[in-house]
Amino acid sequence: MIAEAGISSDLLHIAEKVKAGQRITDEEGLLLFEKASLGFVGSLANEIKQRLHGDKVFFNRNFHIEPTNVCVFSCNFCSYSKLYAKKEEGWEMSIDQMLHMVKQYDGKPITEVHIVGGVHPKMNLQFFADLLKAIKAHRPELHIKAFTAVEYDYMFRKAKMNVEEGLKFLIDAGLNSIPGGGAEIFHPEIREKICADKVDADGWLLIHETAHKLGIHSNATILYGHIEKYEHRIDHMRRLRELQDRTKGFNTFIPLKFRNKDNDMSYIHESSVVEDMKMYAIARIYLDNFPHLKAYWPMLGRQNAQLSLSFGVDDIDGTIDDTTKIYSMAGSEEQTPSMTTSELVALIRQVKREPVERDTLYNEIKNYSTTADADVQLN
Ligand code: V47
Ligand code: SF4
Repeated sequence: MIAEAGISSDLLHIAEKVKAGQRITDEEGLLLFEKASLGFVGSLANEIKQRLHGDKVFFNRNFHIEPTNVCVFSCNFCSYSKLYAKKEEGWEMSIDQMLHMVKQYDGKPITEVHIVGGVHPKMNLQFFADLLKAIKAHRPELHIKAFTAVEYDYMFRKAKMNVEEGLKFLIDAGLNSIPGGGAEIFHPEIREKICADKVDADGWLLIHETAHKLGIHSNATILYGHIEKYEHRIDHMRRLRELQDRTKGFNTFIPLKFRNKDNDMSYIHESSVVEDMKMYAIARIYLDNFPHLKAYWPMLGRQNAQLSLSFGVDDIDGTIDDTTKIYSMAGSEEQTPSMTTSELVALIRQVKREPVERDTLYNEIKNYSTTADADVQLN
């Protein structure tokens, strides 16, 4: 076991594989979590990111609709359902109210609406199909990225449809892609402890695989930094990597840092920034078939999102406009998550990267690396 500048031979072997563009094994992924320094994984991840995307950092212009925080499930990490259970705060929106939100963006160059919320027992498949149709009738070109596999699993079962039938029904109504939520930790040992009653790993993966086969893309997440061990993170990413080998349907992987305010897991300390950056870097190294790695700034905070750009991340999501509550309720420092395009561009430029506005499917809309500051807000 020798060393080059104090680095063990097994780590050096991993570095050689990564530099040669080869896939690392589960054991090697685990070794990176357990033994490698932040500098080591960071520089490998950055090399991969540069190879894939150069200096480009992607963002989009989007807003969120959260139809309800009422939820039939009781995930222990969720600050949404906790508040609802205590009857402190609960909302349910009608189709008209949600359409009103969409209309607020008339004339603005928004390209995506992201719809996700709790699983309300009365909001069924037909309700959501009607919502999608109403949005498309008003603004046909707006990309609708909607509902997690958890929401689908519940609404399809209630409608007595299988996954393919249910997804086809919603695609006909206007669904364009699927966000990555609800994945949490796939391994049953952990899943049973943090979200026992919702769709399991196989159910989550089946919904995404079916969506990919029907021609729509999706994202994938991991909820890390609570009771899981490194081996559970690797197990989670292995299942995603295997599915991606079969379908190529995932756009981006989004590690979500567990936030501990006002939920049944509040006794757990949140992960350190070093641990967060390691998670990003190792995800970039392990998930060699995922084109993009996203840092979701409303959850991570904008400074740490900026830092993540040196640890394999090439995407920092969108403008958001204060429309998501999931993270502010769970304790993120971003209590009113909203960034204008010029703020996002400045954040990316500050670390000498090229800001590129994208659509949901990563088609480039505008490269801001040469745009004068004064023009950014207008464009
Ligand atoms: O599945 C809930 C997470 C997810 C907490 O696809 C928490 O582009 C941390 O998936 N601490 C929903 N995380 C959000 C989501 C997402 C977000 C942004 C972009 C995309 C995308 C998807 O939020 C849930 C859960 O994993 N979450 N509570 C918490 N206390
Ligand atoms: Fe419901 Fe989602 Fe919260 Fe779980 S994480 S309780 S499914 S809103």
